[in-house]
Amino acid sequence: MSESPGSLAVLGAPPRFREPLHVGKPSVGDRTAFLARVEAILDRGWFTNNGPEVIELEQRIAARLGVEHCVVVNNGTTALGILMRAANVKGEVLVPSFTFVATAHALTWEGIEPVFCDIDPETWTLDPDACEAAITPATGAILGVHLFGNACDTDRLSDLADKHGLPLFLDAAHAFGCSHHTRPLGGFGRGEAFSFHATKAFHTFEGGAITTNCEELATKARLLRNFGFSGYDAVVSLGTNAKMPEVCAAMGLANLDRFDEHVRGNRSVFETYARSLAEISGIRLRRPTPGESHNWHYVVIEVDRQALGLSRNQLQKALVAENVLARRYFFPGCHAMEPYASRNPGASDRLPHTIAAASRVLVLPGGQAITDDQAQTVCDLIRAAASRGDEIRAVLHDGGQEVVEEGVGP
Ligand code: T4K
Repeated sequence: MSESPGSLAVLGAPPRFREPLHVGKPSVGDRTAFLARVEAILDRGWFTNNGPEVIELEQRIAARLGVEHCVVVNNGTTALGILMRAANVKGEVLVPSFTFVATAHALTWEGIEPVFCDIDPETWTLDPDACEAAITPATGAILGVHLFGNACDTDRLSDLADKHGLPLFLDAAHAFGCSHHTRPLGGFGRGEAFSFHATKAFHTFEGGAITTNCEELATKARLLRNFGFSGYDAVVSLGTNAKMPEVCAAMGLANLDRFDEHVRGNRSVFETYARSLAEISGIRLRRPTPGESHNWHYVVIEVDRQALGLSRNQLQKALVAENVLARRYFFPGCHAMEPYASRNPGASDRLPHTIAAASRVLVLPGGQAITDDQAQTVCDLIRAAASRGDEIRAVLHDGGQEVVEEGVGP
């Protein structure tokens, strides 16, 4: 890091970071505790199928989230699919397009048609009015997404669901450790689905969970994750293999031991970004709702091209050149990806807020992936890029690297 503060890799200087800085580099919780648990697993010779680590993890998550049932599974995509199947959802499900594609894929995999509805421009979560306009006799459920850990408008979505006799489900993939009305997310709607993928605030290498206060739903989900077995030789329903291995549950337990400490570290990084980015015109950092708990895992900015002098895509290129692997989550929106784009021609006409968000969003390395000092350096790089916008735009054009306009390109 011997370069002068204004030097930029996109303009020919060496990259500021030698190693890539990722969004969502996995955390390792209590390493000693994890290794001790792995020893115990090896000694027991019980590696999967509802072993003691899985049972302990389920109990601790249920207690932490204040829900009656937690059913852990092998990933968040399966958690969503099993949730739909356990609740016998059919037909169409109303979802945001501005989410990771797994939300839509999980539905499609279950033979359900995702119907993409627009988001609220402030919260970037499912807009209840857009949902209401999309309800038809084929609608089977509403599936909101607590995007980046920020809660959906569960009050209005619940009212809407009740009014039309529909179940409400929530994709809580990003939301472990976050609250709504000061209640932990996980206990809203008929059921919620978490992802515990390695890149998440809380992870089990790969994994996920269904949380619910509905006993029938939980019982069905348990059967579905284990081939429909209710006991040895007794199969009572269709099922799949969605079991979480013991070693994954052990990682989860070791991460739970350190979760609150990690969240404090995440918040410190976030506040470093907040202080420094506040001075840069054209960058808006999205803050969690005041008064709610949050995991502070994602550092999400919106780029105002006019004010910054660079488009979101140009800024991303400048950062990637520095080895800062900022991501455009969730560009361009599910509706613009296959198999949805060909099934939904013209969908963008009814998704203006989705398109606006997808064209401006950039997620910076945060959480356990980065130190406060590194966060400060990323901010310095953004400030330097903003001050040299003319040169960067010229280089990106003149270098033959096509600058992709927001909302249209890859
Ligand atoms: N619903 C929502 C709203 C979701 O966001 C997700 C998943 C789901 C449902 C489905 O849950 P899962 O079935 O995945 O449990 C990632 C994750 O794969 C995905 O879990 C996550 N959301 C999504 C937002 O991000 P990619 O394709 O960006 O991740 P990947 O594997 O390329 O990793 C991102 C970066 O992290 C890499 O550039 C390198 C770094 N990394 C990654 C891994 C896996 C590491 O440093 N170490 C690692 O072990 O999708």
